[in-house]
Amino acid sequence: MEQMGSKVQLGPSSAEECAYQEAGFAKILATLSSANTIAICAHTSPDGDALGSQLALAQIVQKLWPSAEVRVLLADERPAPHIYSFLPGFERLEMPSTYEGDPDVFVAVDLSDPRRLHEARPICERADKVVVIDHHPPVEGFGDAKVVRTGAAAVGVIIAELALHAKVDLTPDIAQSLMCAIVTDTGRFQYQNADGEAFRVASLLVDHGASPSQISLNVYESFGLAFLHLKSLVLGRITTFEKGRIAYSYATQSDFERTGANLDECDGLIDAVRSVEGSQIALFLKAVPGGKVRGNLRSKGIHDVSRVATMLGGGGHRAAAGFTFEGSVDEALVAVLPSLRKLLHEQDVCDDGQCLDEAKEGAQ
Ligand SMILES: [Mn+2]
Repeated sequence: MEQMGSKVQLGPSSAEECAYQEAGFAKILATLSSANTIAICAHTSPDGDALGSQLALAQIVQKLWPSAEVRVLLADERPAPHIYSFLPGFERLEMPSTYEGDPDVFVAVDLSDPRRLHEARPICERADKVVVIDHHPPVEGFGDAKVVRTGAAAVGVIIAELALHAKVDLTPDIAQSLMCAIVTDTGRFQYQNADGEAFRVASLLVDHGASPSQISLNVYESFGLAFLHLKSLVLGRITTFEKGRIAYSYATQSDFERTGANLDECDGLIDAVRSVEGSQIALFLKAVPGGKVRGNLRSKGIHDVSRVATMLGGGGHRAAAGFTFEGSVDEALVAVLPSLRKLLHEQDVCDDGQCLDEAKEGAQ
């Protein structure tokens, strides 16, 4: 793809993936073009990629088909995290209970497993057609038209390329939402998935009015005191084992009560755990309502933490994955830590470098 007469080529790096994506875009646009009602929804516990991608896509779709009814849905019956409220169109996000119709097309963004639609899943099941735009490992049979590229750093990258394919102008609002998607899913371009394609798309988005400094200020540099007090508790109890190669910490229900911190503010705490020098696998657990625990896992590229997340009913990527556990933080630690130890030893760093090569291939 070419844009604005520049010589920079946008799109996947391999010709095969380019062809797959272009064909997928054509089918997605054909599916959307015949719809009067379109519902766009991302995964449960939405992050910056989920929200930024779905809000940008809503605007792109509305520009293409001004008379279509485009609704933007949350998967959960609770508001989206406040840190993303600066995103243009944030106020359009609706809880699933407010949507009573049967959409002509349901667009699932940043998920490939319908279970991650959570409370919005019945709406997806009532839809005539389902479109999937994602970068998680695909689930067979989900979606009538889709582009699922596990090599894409963020869904925001794919949506930006969809806009170019459809020749929709990238307005500053669209650019800002997509930039937020890419910034957050690449950990500010610091994770292993921050590839040339992500940087090229980001560069285009900045040219079209996206503001990285505003995103940084809102998402990473505007914490309430209550959250900072919670963070100090979490930092204070970081524990390592296996010679420092596994690091973990947690936040309990009583920590939230004591500090007054909000559950949704905790997204970045896993990065603090991951930052322990010499750690290869990081785990952060937080108590969530309903006697459950949400777990975040990170690897620095060698160990595939999605295997442990999947085993616990969750999922994700090789270097970043998550799960929800029924029980207390203590019970979750008992369930998860032995699996992490096993993972560390099964996929240990080989001195001959073979495993490192494998890690590079799979680091997306
Ligand atoms: Mn994502």
